[in-house]
Amino acid sequence: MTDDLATLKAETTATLAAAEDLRAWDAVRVAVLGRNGTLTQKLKELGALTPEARRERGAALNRAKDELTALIEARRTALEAAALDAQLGNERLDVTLPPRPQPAGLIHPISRTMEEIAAIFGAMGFAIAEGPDIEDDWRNFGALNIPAHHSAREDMDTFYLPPAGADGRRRVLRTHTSPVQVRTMLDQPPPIRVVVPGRTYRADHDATHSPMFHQLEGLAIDRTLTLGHLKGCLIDFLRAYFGISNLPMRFRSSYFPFTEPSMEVDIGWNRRTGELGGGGDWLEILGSGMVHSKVLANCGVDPLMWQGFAFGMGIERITMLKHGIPDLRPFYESDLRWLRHYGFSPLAPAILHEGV
Ligand code: 2NL
Repeated sequence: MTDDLATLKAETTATLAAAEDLRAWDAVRVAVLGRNGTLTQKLKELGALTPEARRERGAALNRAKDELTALIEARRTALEAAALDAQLGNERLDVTLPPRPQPAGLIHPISRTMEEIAAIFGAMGFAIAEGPDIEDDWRNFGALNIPAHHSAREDMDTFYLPPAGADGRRRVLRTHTSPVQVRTMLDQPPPIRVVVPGRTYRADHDATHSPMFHQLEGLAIDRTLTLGHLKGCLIDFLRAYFGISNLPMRFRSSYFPFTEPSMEVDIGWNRRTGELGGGGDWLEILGSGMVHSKVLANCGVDPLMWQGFAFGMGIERITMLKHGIPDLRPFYESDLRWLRHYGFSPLAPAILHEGV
């Protein structure tokens, strides 16, 4: 090996040994092999030599380059190993430390009730259907046989949206989940069995009303469904949901534009204590009836071939009754103290109570 290359090798060995971290190591690498490095410079000078001299010098330079590269890489490996050793030497894992507290999330009572509803009606063969919060006037009112001047259509109750596009249909925030059943009937042929939980909106705000609240509605359409099936279905649901196998129930004749005949359902409770069951008092809990033939026809279902029942109830209300929650307003205030008190563990799934 020529003198200058032996010297370069000796110098590089010395500067590499002096480089104590990867940053210093990289400076050495650049100084030797970089674009303006010592060896690179020598390679550039080859062009000025005669062909024989160039062949000899070129071979020496290539050997030197291989050797220098090997030296430099070996130092990098050593430095990296030393850095890892130092890190492993400094870090300690204390396996005796108590675990950091993991804040456990809680299920909101509304969500919990919806899970229970899904479990109970699911066991009875109902599917869950959902739909948009913004509907047009026809799906929310017209299809349901709610006349133009019905109180539920009055501006004070309904949130109207600014006029939409070309179709000229007035859009509303749905005042009940019924438009989802309308969509279901229009989209799929009977038989139908769906329950529809979801957000609903009415321009009403006081201690017992929120402008946004939740409803559960159900719809069953088949050839021969009767009021008897409706009663059996609601009896099974209410007993299962409240977990009271002998829950007293009373069916009262009523009126809705979308069902005929219609009936409201009361459950037994104690007005003084708020306890559900045989307390001697009655509490109205839901509305129901046989789907009006005009509603079936509006939704593309032939009322001479099919009939069915429908029902609707407020989710907040049945949740408050079941769990003794006295005030509606904190449902939407996102106060963690309230949720810690009334929330449910995500590890305890909704189960079917007695009755189904
Ligand atoms: C109540 C009463 C009810 C319905 C909702 C319904 C839906 C269609 C057709 C026929 Cl698409 N009926 N829904 C029927 C009876 C009562 O709700 O008090 N809700 C809170």
